[in-house]
Amino acid sequence: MPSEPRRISLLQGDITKIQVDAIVNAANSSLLGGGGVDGAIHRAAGPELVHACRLLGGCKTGQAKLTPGFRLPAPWIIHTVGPVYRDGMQGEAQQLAACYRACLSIAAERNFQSLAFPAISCGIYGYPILEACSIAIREISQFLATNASPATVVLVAFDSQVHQAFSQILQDLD
Ligand code: AR6
Repeated sequence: MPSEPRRISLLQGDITKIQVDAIVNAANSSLLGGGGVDGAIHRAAGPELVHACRLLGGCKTGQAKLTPGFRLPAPWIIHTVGPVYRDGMQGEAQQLAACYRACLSIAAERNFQSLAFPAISCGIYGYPILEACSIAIREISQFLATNASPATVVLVAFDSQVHQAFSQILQDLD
């Protein structure tokens, strides 16, 4: 098994196009769709997704739930709800860390080999990007250090600011 930093890779692009065992959705607590990556995932997965999500009864901030990927290349979607960033004093960092751990735990339970994350809370929810990306990489590396599954994690940056932040933090890790 390669060391943890080698199990994390970075891509710039659209998470709905990626062929991995599961992609993570940065959803809201209704799980019924929205803008940003959530909107893109619902459009690409097709209308079956919202039907499956309706049966889940929503999701609390920091938790995660699983659905099939329907028309996506990825067979599974792990939906998580990141914190809305207010002033950093409302437990946002703990909630964001909990999102990454909850998604990774589902992937490990299901024995998923590959998992792709967007930058949770870094869009509409307004989390400062460098801080959020460093929480993401810290939680993912800690989890991989003690779990064989998922074997690989792909960080998917849609915009260059997120790409820059992830790549800087990954370099420091190496
Ligand atoms: N692939 C990968 N990343 C993407 C994509 C994509 N197709 N589209 C956007 N991003 P956001 P949040 C990036 O706003 O901040 C929704 O309405 C985006 O550039 O999608 O957690 C939900 O329903 C940013 O870096 O999620 C919630 O109401 C990152 O994904 C709310 O937004 C996250 O941005 C959640 O807000």
